[in-house]
Amino acid sequence: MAKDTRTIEELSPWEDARRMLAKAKDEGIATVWDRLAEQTPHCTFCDQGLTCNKCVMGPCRVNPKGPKRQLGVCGADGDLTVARNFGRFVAAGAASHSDHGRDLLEALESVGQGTAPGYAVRDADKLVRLCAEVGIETKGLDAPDQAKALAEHFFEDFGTRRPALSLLSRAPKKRREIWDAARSTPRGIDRECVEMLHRTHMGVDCDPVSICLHAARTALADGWGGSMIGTELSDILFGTPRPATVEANLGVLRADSVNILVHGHSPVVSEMILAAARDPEMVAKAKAVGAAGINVAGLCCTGNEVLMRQGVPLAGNHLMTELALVTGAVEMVVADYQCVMPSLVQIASCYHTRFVSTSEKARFPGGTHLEFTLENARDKAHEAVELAIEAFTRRDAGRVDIPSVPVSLRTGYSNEAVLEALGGSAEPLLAAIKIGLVRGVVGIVGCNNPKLPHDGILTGLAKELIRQDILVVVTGCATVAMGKAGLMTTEGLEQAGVGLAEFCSRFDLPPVLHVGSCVDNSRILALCGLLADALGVDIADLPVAASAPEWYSEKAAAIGLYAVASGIMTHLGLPPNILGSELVTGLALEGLEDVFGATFVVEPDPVKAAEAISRRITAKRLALGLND
Ligand code: XCC
Ligand code: SF4
Repeated sequence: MAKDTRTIEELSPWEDARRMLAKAKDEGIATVWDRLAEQTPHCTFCDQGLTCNKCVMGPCRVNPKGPKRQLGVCGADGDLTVARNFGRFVAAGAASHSDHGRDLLEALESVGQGTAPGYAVRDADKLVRLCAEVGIETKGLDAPDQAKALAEHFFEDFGTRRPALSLLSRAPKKRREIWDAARSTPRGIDRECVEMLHRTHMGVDCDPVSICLHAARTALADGWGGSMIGTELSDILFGTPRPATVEANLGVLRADSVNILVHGHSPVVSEMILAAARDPEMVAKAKAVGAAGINVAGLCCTGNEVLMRQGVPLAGNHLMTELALVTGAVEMVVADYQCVMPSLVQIASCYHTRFVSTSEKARFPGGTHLEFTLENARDKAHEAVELAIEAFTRRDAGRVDIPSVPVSLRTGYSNEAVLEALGGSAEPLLAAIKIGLVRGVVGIVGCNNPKLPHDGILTGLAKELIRQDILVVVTGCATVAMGKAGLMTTEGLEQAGVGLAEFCSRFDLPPVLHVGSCVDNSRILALCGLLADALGVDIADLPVAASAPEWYSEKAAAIGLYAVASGIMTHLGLPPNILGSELVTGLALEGLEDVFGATFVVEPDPVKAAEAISRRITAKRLALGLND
């Protein structure tokens, strides 16, 4: 196998990662970095977005610069090929978040119908608030009836019955006019994804710009639709996050306990696993085989979900998922869906670790499939925990190495919690922004990518921004990076600028606020809507920006595009596969400014990225009549 020429020190800055990379090497276990080395260099046509396999007259490799193959067999040129590929890429991301949101919707409906034992409405106030927001009269309805009525309402957002999604009401009026003018107002969540597949079939939409605008509409259906519904309903079903202090990194695994890692994205399965692991009967069974207890820890976005609401420690982010198994201390990985590397099944099989898949739509051959439904989830969760306890008896103590001591981080900053921390309204934050104590707010989100130094751009960028008095909000895999860098406790304020440190100290906030998983980026949209309305301006007028510095997934592309289409400048550490088209690249980096008032910025250097973001924030501040 080809080897990555980078040293372990270059791959990751963290002690836990380095120790496990060395152990993997010793034990002959291949990781994502080894496979990347084997795949490098990548196909240049694919890299630029210039391959097409949308029909069997092809596949085609289009070479816009010629002399040969300037067109695909059907006549598609480079611009159209890139646009069609990018459109589908975004639609796949939007579909993933939204299909996850739909699972929460089905859970809410089942709770209303009384067919989901073990699930319940845990935030009844939020249920009432949401009903009122979308115009459901709650007087005379009990919680189950409210749940059914709200589910009914949101199911229609997925379909084709509405001219616009209902939660677009959270966007400022000016923003909605911009969407209407660009024909980018999302109608149905499923509709926009399906329409993208239709438009990009051979011989449908042949205008690259038109495809890109529909990509924006599809992405908006994710952000203000599928993701936002997912977030709100997760809060209703599992509780709205409240501030808490929790632990992170591989040190959260316990040598003396049954370790279960929950991985993927949805809280529907992981919440049940957690409940089963806390069941005294299960704990007694674990003790009976010699364990001190049952320890549940999280990976990736599922980890963020249970961290935010239940204080479950976070073992690691995307690039740590394989390495977590290399500790030899993990009895079980329970996965729902998305970002679960298929390699985990192979790595689990090198140890006593059981890999358990739970979703009908995400099967992993070679693992154990325990299919969870809303009806059987409680029983299946107990079954899974029993299997983990059994695996503990097969653990090889000689191969166990749990590196590092855990770091602390603050979590739980839902919009409700942020407003509460500020004394009940956004006014103190707005006042701080106006006088320049806080110069702006930036959402740093998304993944890791083995092409880039692990967590390096994420933390480098965050440090630069907080130093310049810019408040950072974080979601998803970026969270673990910030936590490990010590930026998510009030001690992190030592690294912040004077103004930001003063503001945060006054309200007992860390300089980097954890707002959730990747679907919870919708919280940032809603917060931007709220701040813009409070100032009587559009989102594009706010001193805010977004960044997905180490992104890898289709979902991250959808997030980036809905941020830009919402008027938020978005930084990426590496570009999507669009560089084969000057037209599409130009649109992403410049043209979208005229349409949506924001563009993408691509910059792998965190300091330069921070400069670009800071310049943008300064420009927005000056335009609002504030000091720079
Ligand atoms: Fe996946 Fe969401 Fe990216 Fe992490 S941040 S690698 S998408 S788990 Ni969402
Ligand atoms: Fe080739 Fe056109 Fe078919 Fe794509 S749709 S594979 S470019 S012929």
